[in-house]
Amino acid sequence: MSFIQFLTFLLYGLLVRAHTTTDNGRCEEVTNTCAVISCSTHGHSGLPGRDGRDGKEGVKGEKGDRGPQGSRGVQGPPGKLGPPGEKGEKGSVGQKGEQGVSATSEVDVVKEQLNTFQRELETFQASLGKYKKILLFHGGKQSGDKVFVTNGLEENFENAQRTCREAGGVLATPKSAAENSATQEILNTKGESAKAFLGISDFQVEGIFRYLSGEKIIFTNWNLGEPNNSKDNEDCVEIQDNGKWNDIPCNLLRLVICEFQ
Ligand SMILES: *[C@@H]1O[C@H](CO)[C@@H](O)[C@H](O)[C@H]1NC(C)=O
Ligand SMILES: [Ca+2]
Repeated sequence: MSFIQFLTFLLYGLLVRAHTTTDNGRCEEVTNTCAVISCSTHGHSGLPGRDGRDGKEGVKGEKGDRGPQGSRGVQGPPGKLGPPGEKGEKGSVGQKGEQGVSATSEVDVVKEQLNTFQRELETFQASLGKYKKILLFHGGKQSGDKVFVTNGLEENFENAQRTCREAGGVLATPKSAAENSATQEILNTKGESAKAFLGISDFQVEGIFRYLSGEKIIFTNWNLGEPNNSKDNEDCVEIQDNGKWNDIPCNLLRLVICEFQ
């Protein structure tokens, strides 16, 4: 509070106080013109007056002194990313690491094997087709999945059977008219009266012919009057150049025709 404000306050307070003591009478005429001091000198003091009303709002005071330093505040958010620094020098070469595990999965391995297998299969099929052509060109005859071929030699039944087995096939065993015709065609390349053994016999039970596998035969092409088991000594079967069958002794020599399936 400035000195002028203090003075104004004091003066104002005195004026109010004088006004409230008019009941006294003596100072009635001088209230507005003279000081309280002059009144109080002529009479005895009265009772203290009532508290005055609040005064007018004073003029804004001067700026106060700086207060004590406050407590430390909460840490603020991180600042913005600064500009990139200058490029540093290149570091020295590190030590060589250990060999890592291959990332190739088993599926990839299997895929690769499958691709390899497919290529090999295609090569094999091409090769198979080539040898089949060679076989047919060399006298082989095809019927369905079977190929009939002769080695051009004549042997008894036992040797003829072994020859075909050792070659990976069996003695010619036509089970249909088509297969019988294929066998006959080979015979016809060997001239008239050519004959060949078939993979059929009645070794087990006379009169009941079976394949070498033991199964009963499902197709026959017997010549008229055959099988007659002449002299009770005909357990093997030949195919003649007309494609007809006849039972004959097994020790006779006949062309070897094998079938491969
Ligand atoms: C029986 O068949 C043989 C050929 O295997 C033939 O030589 C013979 O004449 C036939 N016998 C009869 C009686 O038909
Ligand atoms: Ca006969």
